[in-house]
Amino acid sequence: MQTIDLRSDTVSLPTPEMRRRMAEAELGDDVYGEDPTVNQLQAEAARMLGKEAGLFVPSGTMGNLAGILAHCGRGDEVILGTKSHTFLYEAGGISALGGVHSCQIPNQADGSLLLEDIVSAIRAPDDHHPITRLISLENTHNRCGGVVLSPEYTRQVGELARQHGLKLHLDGARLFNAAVACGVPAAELAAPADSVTICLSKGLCAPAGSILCGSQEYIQKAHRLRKMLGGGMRQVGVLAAAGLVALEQMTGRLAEDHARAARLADGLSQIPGVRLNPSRPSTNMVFLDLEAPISLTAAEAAERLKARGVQTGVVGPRRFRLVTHYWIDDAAVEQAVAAFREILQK
Ligand code: TLP
Repeated sequence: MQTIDLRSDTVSLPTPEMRRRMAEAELGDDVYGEDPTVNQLQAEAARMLGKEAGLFVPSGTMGNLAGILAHCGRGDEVILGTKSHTFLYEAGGISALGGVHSCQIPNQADGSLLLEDIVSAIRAPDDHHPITRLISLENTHNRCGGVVLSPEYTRQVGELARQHGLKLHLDGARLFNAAVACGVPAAELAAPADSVTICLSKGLCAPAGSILCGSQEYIQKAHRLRKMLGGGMRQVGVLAAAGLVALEQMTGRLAEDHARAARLADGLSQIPGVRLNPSRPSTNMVFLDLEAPISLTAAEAAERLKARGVQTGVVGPRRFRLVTHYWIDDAAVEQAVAAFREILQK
């Protein structure tokens, strides 16, 4: 039985074209800066995001970690959301490894941080306080439902950061999904940020890798941090080759994943006791809660779905996250809805 894996877009396998380009990639030692394929990938990502330079890192987690450490010293503070990936799911790396203090303020349902909350969180100069250095945003916002921060909102936060002498980091693990949803180039969403992390191995299907982008000087600093964190890789052009295919061929098709998420949401919302929350997907994520008359927990339901070949993400006692990606076609969407119907309506 072929499984329909909706746990995350991180599960997406590389495309046949990626495997071919990986086999043929020209290689060198990237710690010496001599891997031509990595150099090409970094330059292409920087170009697409409108930044001076890029740095290939093994994961989104390392992109955010090196990215934040390049802005903040020990005891400095970053303002971020209570539902941000960096705060919730990166093992506390910024504080454990970088000594960076986090000031968490509430994410609104649309993924944003209120401008007034950001302003109130900025520390006045006082020897009792950490020093506020950085604001960090996430687009699309995962935990808030794959929602999109608009170019206008991002500009406002960028403006606010500059007024207060702060830097802005953007966790753009799914920035290309956000760009497609807003109908603007990714560079427009990245423009207000001093640094941005994008991921190649989520909806873009590469087997691994993220890219941190920013100014030349900033990326030079991040390059040293990457080495310190153990992320200096050698003939890693084999991975970068897949990353190039991701940037060249996979960003333009993300609207298909969004359309399938909408179809999945439509189908599931017709099952009594299934409540979509948010009420409709903005990009490739569908979040849903189980309510009466359904009595199953999400974990119990997930077991039964798995037995029917559908893997789902359980993100709360009665809550699921389902993520569409390249390997989820129309038939898979229909089969997933049918499986949910079968186990929930019995
Ligand atoms: N997110 C994963 C899990 O960690 C939750 C997922 O399945 O969605 N920023 C954002 C917004 C992310 O969603 C993720 C991964 C990362 C950073 C970290 O990327 P990796 O997994 O490459 O370290």
